[in-house]
Amino acid sequence: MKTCRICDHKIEPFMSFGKMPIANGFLNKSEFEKEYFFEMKVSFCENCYMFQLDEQPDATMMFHENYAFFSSLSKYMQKHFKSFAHFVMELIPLPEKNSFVIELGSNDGIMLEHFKNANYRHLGIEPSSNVAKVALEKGINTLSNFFDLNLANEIYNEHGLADAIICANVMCHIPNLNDIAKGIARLLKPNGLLIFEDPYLGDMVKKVSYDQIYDEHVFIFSAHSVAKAFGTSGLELVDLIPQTTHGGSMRYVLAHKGSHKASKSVIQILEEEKSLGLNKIETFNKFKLNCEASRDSLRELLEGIRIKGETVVGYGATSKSTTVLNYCNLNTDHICYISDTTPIKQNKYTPGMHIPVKSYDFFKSDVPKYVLLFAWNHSDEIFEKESKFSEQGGRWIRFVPRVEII
Ligand code: JHZ
Repeated sequence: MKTCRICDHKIEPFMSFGKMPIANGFLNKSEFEKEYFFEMKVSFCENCYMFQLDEQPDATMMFHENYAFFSSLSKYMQKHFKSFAHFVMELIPLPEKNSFVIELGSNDGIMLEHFKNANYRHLGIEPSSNVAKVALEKGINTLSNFFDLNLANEIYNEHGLADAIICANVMCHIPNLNDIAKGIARLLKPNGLLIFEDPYLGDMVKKVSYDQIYDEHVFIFSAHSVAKAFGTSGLELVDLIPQTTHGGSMRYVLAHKGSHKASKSVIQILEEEKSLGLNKIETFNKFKLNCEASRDSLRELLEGIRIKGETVVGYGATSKSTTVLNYCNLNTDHICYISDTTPIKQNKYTPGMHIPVKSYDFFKSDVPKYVLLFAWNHSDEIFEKESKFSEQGGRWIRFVPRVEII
């Protein structure tokens, strides 16, 4: 039996998704033989309410100089990060006071560039050197490293305490969260704020969006689990703001205990989580059954199309698609290729199931009948961009919040 990554309580996996490769490990044919797989099992801790991966591949296998996800490629996400940056700027004193903002996992600088442009003192920490390089080229102060308590001490010695520590879609990637929480508490001014957002467990359970679970997401947070995980380092929730990004996320605002008054939404969302059962293992036993039903129904739909001799193309070689393809055992018999706008993914093959990834130009010159929407979290942006496809009789297939042809 294993123990919880946060509180050391004994835990047992409630579900296995089977053998999984590195979600962003897009590869060439010559690399197929050596591809790495791990068994993706998930557990829920009844003591601290943390939803977690049983085993996570080593960080250097996931985040390196060839990391395939660039935040700035979605227009909607660019807008979102601008609004996140302005939300933070309103909460912390003006730059004339020399305010200092640190972003963990700053990617290509999509959010920090707003602080740079407003003359805030800023520092990005980004372990994947290729994306960090893009940020540095934009003039954004960036350190290519993994954040931990030691690095927090080094940053403190060089730059002093921070007014805000922010991150988006990063905290849930960090296995040694207790150490990170201590580092954050060490680096925050007495009235400083920790503001982060990540895909939200409540949305995942409601929508059966099990594709949020992959190697990088060692945790899927709820307000309950965040309160417990950061509580031991002396931080408490002071605000919670639901977000529509990434198919349903939560923005968590935390501060040193007693330094800020908590907003009403903290109590309200904690109550909602209790009604949804996010504090009970039974909810996750049911979630397992819902995942299996979703998998079976997607396979059935795609098999039906294959038997009729029609073809399906995928849209967006997302990290999430690695879970769907491998869990549902979908190969090139079901999906001929996946279109993706990210150059580093193009002309490679998807992890595990080895479906070719083609450029958006290729997709535009092809006339597929069915398109399976792997990037379902960007559906507004995509449906707007692809209005012609629908007008010309093309059909979208989606699997969140239910398997259907639309
Ligand atoms: P998207 C990433 O997950 C990785 P992914 C990471 N681990 C994380 O935590 C989450 O984000 C939050 C393409 N695309 O945003 C671009 C098109 O081709 O759903 C991307 O490859 N055409 C950090 O990878 C992918 O789809 C388009 O029009 O699941 C989208 O990936 C659009 C809009 C996107 O995140």
